[in-house]
Amino acid sequence: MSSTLASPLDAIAEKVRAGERLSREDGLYLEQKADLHELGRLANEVRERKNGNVAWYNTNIHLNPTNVCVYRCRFCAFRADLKDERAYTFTEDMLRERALEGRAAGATEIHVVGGLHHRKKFDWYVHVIRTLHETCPEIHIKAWTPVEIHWFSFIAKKPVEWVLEQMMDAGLGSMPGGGAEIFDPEVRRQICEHKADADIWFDVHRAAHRMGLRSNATMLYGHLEKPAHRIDHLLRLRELQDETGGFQTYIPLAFHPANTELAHLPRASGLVDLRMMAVGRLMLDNFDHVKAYWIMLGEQTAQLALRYGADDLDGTVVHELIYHDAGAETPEGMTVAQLHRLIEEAGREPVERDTLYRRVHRSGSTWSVDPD
Ligand code: V47
Ligand code: SF4
Repeated sequence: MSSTLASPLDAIAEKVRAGERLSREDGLYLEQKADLHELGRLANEVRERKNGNVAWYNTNIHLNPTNVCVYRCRFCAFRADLKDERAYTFTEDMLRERALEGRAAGATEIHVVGGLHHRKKFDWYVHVIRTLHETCPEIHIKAWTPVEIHWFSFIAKKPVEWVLEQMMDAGLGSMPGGGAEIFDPEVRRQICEHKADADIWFDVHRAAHRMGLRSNATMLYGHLEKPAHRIDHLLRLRELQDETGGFQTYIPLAFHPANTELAHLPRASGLVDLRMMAVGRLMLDNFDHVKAYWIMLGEQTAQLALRYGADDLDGTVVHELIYHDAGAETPEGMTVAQLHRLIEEAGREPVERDTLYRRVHRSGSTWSVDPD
């Protein structure tokens, strides 16, 4: 008689279809052994269950107010020393100009992150947000990672909650997912020693969620980490999401080695990118959205990702520097027409959203959102 024992992937598929949560062991199997296309098919089922055929995108611009940074993360090609000829810092006029450029392009969001400047006081960072908000109050400001909020709390000698309050008062609308890297302390010691650790990253998001801010979560893969570190990372994100429900989107980020201290490492392949997308979709059962950041993935892989778990294509991003300094060869921005083509070729329906995933109705650069 032939054996009818199910393969581990069949058993995982059964759990997924029954809405049961996947374990650490399931995650490791998906990472290391599962056939990529079977895994992708399963992630696609979850993606369609949660978001139907819709592929969300948003119209946003990036603003990195300074690249001067006290830290020296080994994966970072963006940072500069104070006296570096690459060093720059935005003036108030430049901030206003960038916000107005965003408005003219019809942006619904400005994504603001940057270096931690040796000489700038806390007030300067608040002023960045206030200036952008006062210039274009209709544009949502998604700004600062926990690494930055923790730094602000250190230089202002005030609790994280106070920092967040000041920022919200100035116009902060939500927080992006950066600074997460890999939570494992040993990997963190090797790639970004000294900057805020995993516990701080979670404490800041917990505080932000408690105060009514939504935020995103990322994972940086393809450097010194191992599959067990990646699964541990996802489990920790899932745990905080159970507690607060404040995360909107998960974004896996592939390490780009060019111009970094880890330039000897190869860039993760497209197949690894797709596996990371699918594993994230399956492990994070309590996240509504998984984002394919095309700037980092490249247009072709981002398109495929829409069939491997991703439901969101970020964005019409303009002025991206972090990945381009690290050798990304993608264009610095994409038009809405180009995004629509990418999405429709993947057999999905493009729907513009704002930062909080409300549908955007648009006529040129004028737009409104569905009420909550
Ligand atoms: O925290 C830095 C990563 C992150 C490199 O929330 C690098 O909507 C690869 O978090 N190679 C910042 N990655 C970007 C980020 C993000 C991007 C898009 C959308 C959202 C969102 C958030 O970029 C950093 C770090 O993990 N990073 N240098 C590099 N060389
Ligand atoms: Fe500074 Fe951020 Fe680069 Fe680290 S990743 S060196 S904190 S700019």
